[in-house]
Amino acid sequence: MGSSEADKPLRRIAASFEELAAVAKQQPPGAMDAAAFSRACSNVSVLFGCLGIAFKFAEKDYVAKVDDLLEASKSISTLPSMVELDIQKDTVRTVGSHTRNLLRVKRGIDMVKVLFEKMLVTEGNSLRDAASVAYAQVFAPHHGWAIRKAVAAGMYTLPSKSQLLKKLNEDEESAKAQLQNFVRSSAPVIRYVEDLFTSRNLGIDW
Ligand code: 1PZ
Repeated sequence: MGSSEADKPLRRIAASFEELAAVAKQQPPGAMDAAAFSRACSNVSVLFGCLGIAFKFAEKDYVAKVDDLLEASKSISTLPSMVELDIQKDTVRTVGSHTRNLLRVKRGIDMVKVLFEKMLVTEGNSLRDAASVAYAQVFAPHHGWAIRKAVAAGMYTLPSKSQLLKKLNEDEESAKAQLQNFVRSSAPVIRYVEDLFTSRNLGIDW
């Protein structure tokens, strides 16, 4: 039982992205299952529970968008068809559209990837530098002043790296392997979603 994924959230997250990565790397590109993508992104939500109250608003926003994709996946089976439908309805950039939510959720995954990359190379026990860099790189260009200020303040309330790993039921060594797994497997998935947008000239910087 000790190695079960239930009590090791990082394993579950990494494993679910490894499955998506296999699809993302197919040549020619396959049609990624929308439900599988949504469930993998939903696994990531447990990280918010480890970050404390300051990131509640980020959690709510992220979870609502993932839930929208999960709900949509009941009638639209793949990510490409989800995007195609919004193109046909001219709702790609409409607030709350599946395609718009997909782009936001993709950024959430990208932020976690950059965070993990930085955690792997940062000495010491603070998460603040890694988290700040990840936010600055992925989200800050798309957020207004008020949100950026709130996030910057929240960075001071983050748990330490060892507190975070303890909550995730990992030690330094076991966590390292899972962080590396996620960094490796999320990259092609992020790329896949970005290609869905750029191949249809939808842009990804909005
Ligand atoms: C240690 C890690 C620290 C994590 C810090 C996470 C910082 C993210 C802060 C995001 C605040 C989000 C507030 C809401 C923003 C919305 O305006 C936008 C646009 O939404 P729309 O107009 O399309 O409805 N939403 C977003 O940009 C998506 C935000 C998702 C945040 C996910 C972060 C994932 C990181 C998880 C790390 C555990």
